[in-house]
Amino acid sequence: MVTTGEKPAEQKSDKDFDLAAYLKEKQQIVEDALEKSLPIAQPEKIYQAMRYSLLAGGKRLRPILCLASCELIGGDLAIALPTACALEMIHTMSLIHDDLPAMDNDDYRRGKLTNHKVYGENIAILAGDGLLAYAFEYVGLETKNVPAQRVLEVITRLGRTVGGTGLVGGQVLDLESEGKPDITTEALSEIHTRKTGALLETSVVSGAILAGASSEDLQRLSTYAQNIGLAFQIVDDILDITATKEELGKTAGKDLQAEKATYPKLWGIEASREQAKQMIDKAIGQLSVYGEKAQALRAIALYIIERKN
Ligand code: GRG
Repeated sequence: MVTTGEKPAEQKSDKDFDLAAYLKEKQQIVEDALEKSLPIAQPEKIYQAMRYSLLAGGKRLRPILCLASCELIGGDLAIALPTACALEMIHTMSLIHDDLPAMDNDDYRRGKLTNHKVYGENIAILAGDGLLAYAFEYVGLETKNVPAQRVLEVITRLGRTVGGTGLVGGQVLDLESEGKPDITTEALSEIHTRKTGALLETSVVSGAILAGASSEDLQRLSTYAQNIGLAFQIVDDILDITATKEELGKTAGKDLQAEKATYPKLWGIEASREQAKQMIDKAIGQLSVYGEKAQALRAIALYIIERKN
């Protein structure tokens, strides 16, 4: 085989792709939609608490992945926007509960005081519950111009992602692993596949489902998402050691404090970076059939290992 040292044709134009502009544009669409999604109602206090965390910023990675995969398959962004918002509601509720004294006990999140520090533990628990319930209501109520079967599939996947097979199960395994820093790579990957990977995978796959993706598309996008999901967590573990509180918007060094098993602890920082890079290469490899249309998903995959927060 003759190699020219050049990148495959479909990736040459990626050099011209402006990811910063893309993320800014999509973040604005998501911020506007989230702002409108949850007006203050009665009792005011719970709506204020839900909005406090939902509108506290963050990278909005999950909704952006959902919109990007919908557009990759040729769907209009509007059909995926309610699901994109629901993904952020679920992600935000998981952060509120994760920060509670009974879980990770954190005072800061997204550069602000955590929900329970502002509203108290009882309201923070309920704000999380309220956001979780509303996420499902919102998809059912607001998704327009999509066959009902696709919406049903998205709702089913969201449920599976949140429950015992996903976030809840992952969090339990994580709690049980505390103080046992010698767990295996397989056990650690199981925790993070559920805690972090599942929601990222559902973000990518649900956008594609709404747009009418084929089973081959869904398989490729699942593999893409599983790889960026684990790479995302590896980078998260590295940043917990290398980044500052200001960069992270939350307390740094928490994993060490809680005696948590992490990838850098298992492999060292450099080998962890290398593993993450290999996963990102694998993720990007899944997108070659889409050519230029997959520029955004490729650029997001690279951003995941380059990010500083
Ligand atoms: C879902 C019912 C239900 C309960 C929650 C607490 C819990 C069960 C699960 C924990 C899930 C969790 C907090 C996983 C960590 C995921 C993660 C890496 C979060 C950081 O995501 P970023 O960096 O954050 O995308 P921003 O702030 O940018 O959105």
